[in-house]
Amino acid sequence: MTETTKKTGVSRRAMLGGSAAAVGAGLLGASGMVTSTQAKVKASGKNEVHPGDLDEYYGFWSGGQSGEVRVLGMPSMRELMRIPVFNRCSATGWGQSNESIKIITENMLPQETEFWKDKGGFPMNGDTHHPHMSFTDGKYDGRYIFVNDKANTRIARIRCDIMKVDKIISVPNAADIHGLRPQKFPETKYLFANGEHRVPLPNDGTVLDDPSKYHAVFSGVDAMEMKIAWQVIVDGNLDNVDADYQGKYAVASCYNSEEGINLEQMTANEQDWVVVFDVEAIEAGVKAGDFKIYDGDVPVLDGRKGSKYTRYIPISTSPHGVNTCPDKKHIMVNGKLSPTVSILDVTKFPAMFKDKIKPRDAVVGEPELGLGPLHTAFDGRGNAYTTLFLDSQIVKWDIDKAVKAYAGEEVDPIIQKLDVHYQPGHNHTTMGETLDADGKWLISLNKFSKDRFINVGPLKPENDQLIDISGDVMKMVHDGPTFAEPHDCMIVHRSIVNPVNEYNPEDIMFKDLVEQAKADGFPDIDEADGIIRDGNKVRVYMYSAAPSFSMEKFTVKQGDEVTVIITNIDYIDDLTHGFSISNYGVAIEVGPQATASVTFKADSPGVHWFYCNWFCHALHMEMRGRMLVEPK
Ligand code: K7E
Ligand code: CUA
Repeated sequence: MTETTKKTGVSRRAMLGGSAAAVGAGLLGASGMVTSTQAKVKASGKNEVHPGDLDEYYGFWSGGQSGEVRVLGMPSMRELMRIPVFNRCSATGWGQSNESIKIITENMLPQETEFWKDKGGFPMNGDTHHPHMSFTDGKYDGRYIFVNDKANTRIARIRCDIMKVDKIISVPNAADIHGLRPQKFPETKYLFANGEHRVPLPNDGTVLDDPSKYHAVFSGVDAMEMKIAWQVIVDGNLDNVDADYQGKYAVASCYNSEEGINLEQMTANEQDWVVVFDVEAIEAGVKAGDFKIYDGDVPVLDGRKGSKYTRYIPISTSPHGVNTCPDKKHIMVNGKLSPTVSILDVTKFPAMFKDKIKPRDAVVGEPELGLGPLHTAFDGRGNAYTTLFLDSQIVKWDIDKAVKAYAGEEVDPIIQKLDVHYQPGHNHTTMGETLDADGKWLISLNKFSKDRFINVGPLKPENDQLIDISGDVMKMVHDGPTFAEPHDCMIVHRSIVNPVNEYNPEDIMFKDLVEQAKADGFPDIDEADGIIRDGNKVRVYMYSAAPSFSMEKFTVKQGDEVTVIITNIDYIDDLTHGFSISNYGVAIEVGPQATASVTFKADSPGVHWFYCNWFCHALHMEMRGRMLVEPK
């Protein structure tokens, strides 16, 4: 018996199940509730990926407050890689190598650069929620993954060929980017990004308690340029967002139509809404000059109620996830505080924008599913899978029947409820947010693991559960612990993602270093080996081939600003070197055929060993050299 069960006499697990069922029965009454069909069917074993075999899918997981993105193999659920994004990574040197610092800082707003000047230069944390791949014709195209940073109002882009971040931008005027989705059709021209929190616009410190000056700002980001194209002010705040398959609209949920600034005010109304954005109308508004400029030289349009750029569809209070169905027609808005999911019909949007129908007429279904619906996924066969946070369940339901029931037919859309462990937020199906939804696997990202793993102390991992949805009945097949609330993930077939094995030395990412080497008298960076002194700035060039650096030792003076530039000339797959200097806090990754650099102040005199920090050879331990720092 654990301490908890001793004190209360009831395990948390029993309490959770009991209370949820009781409240559920009360709220839902006799209708709509089916018995929980916890699959007793023996697991299929289809999720086993034997040693030497490869997974069928890539899963890209956000890393929540860890600020990173993780790559998992599916269905094995093995963690394959971590991609540092907004965090400082001591293994790869992300946040320390000059190349990563450039990516992190080059698109900071001027006031941010000023603010971070004495604080390490940039924020080293982030809060990633929503990783999404770029689209072409409603399908994943394998080019980029985009992810938000709620903590510091940023958006990052990951190149899928090398699985590294190539752009990070700060979003002006908006506060705390939460919902993020790429346009699906004809291709990802825009990313739609929700500034979740309302802040005074301009937020210059002169306003605190005048809510009329607070605004939430929706951004359209040019996804290829990674530049803010336009922004739209809305009423209420902004939570999640998705785009339609026609490429014309974005739909964002709002959980604070009251425009309150504390919890009581924010949940006072019975109804909130989703905001529908008309992308073509917004583009025309930008062309016509119907905007203001606040910060960041970005056109900001007014999309508050009555605007031609938006429509507000009333939804019961605090809707959360917005999920577009691969039937190209329906968009699900998950009720959160309401036990319902509201089904929007995008084919009604043109009439809604022409005011021929009321916004609420775009709702064509509203099934009662259970308590705390947060997010919905799809199998491409007409079924939807919704997470029920409070009930700790996934509910599988029939979209067509839900629409018919709303129109008055006596049909029950609910097919099955499956217990998950515990309290799911997002869920995701294989390829489910694209036209290629294949209905094989479902992931439930549960916020609590409680008793599902051996105890690791008060801080427990989350629990990502893998569910086989290929048959008529959902079957739970795997529990997978994860660290630091991933929130969300996306799952893509491995045929679409084609990463390289070595870097291309001609890649744009090395251009600055190659140019600098040329200027320093090294026409071929592969052979650059030597020291360039430029006042107290010293550039040390070396190349590396397992198991040695081209330079066995180098000497600098105390107080020098030293930049070490290393090219890994090894041509072999999986042969990453690193460069670490003992007692200097320096460690960076140097991938095969890559050039990387790091700059530090040589303020501690003496002999310091530098060594390779990525296992590369039987003589990896011997891959080292000495830096002598002469005293002043
Ligand atoms: Cu539902 Cu940030 Cu996508 Cu968490 S959000 S669950
Ligand atoms: Cu090079 Cu280890």
